[in-house]
Amino acid sequence: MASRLTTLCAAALLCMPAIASAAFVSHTNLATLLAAAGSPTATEGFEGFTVDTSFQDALVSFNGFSAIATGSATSPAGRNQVDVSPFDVSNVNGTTYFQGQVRSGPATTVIDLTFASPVMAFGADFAGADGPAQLLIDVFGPGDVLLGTLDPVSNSGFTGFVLTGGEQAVRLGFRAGLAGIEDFGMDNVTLVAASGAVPVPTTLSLVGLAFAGLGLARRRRA
Ligand SMILES: [Ca+2]
Ligand SMILES: [Ca+2]
Repeated sequence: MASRLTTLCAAALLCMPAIASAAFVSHTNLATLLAAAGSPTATEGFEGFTVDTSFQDALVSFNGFSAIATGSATSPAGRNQVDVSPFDVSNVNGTTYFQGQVRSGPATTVIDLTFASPVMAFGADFAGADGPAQLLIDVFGPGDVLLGTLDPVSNSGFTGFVLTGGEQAVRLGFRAGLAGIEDFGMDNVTLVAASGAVPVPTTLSLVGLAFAGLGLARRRRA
């Protein structure tokens, strides 16, 4: 029992500083995001679309990611689509953009954005996210672990994040933070791919397992 306790304490101590070094850092400026994360590996300005293209209950692929809106609510025409001129709502900057509508309350709509490969940084220009239902964007790692939440509400402009310590994001979940309907626009998506390094907590879990194995061996010998 004593050796198992020693093993657990050793594993816990080893894990502590490494987990603290992994961080979710939000950014409101593309230049500072790229200074922290490096060069973009994919960008999407939606200019390749020539007709309005709905992603309501239909998966649509973009440069570096795909997106689909689902839920119990029926979104009106012109929502949850790549919006080509003439624009329907929530335009960002006068060019083709990603029009999203999320909803909470009795009826819901959420948008899932899945990266083609894991990223360490994401950012985009947002508009119109500051309505009554307030857009929030949850950032998920492998295993659907919540890494952080972006809040574009107070920033009708650039919003993004950088992950440090080897963490990787695989999916974003767009949702309404409050009851009601939120229309928003998103454009100029910028992604930086994860370096492919093994996430730090996983490495240390293996170290912990090794220690546990050592403890077991010791007990068997005793
Ligand atoms: Ca555009
Ligand atoms: Ca349109």
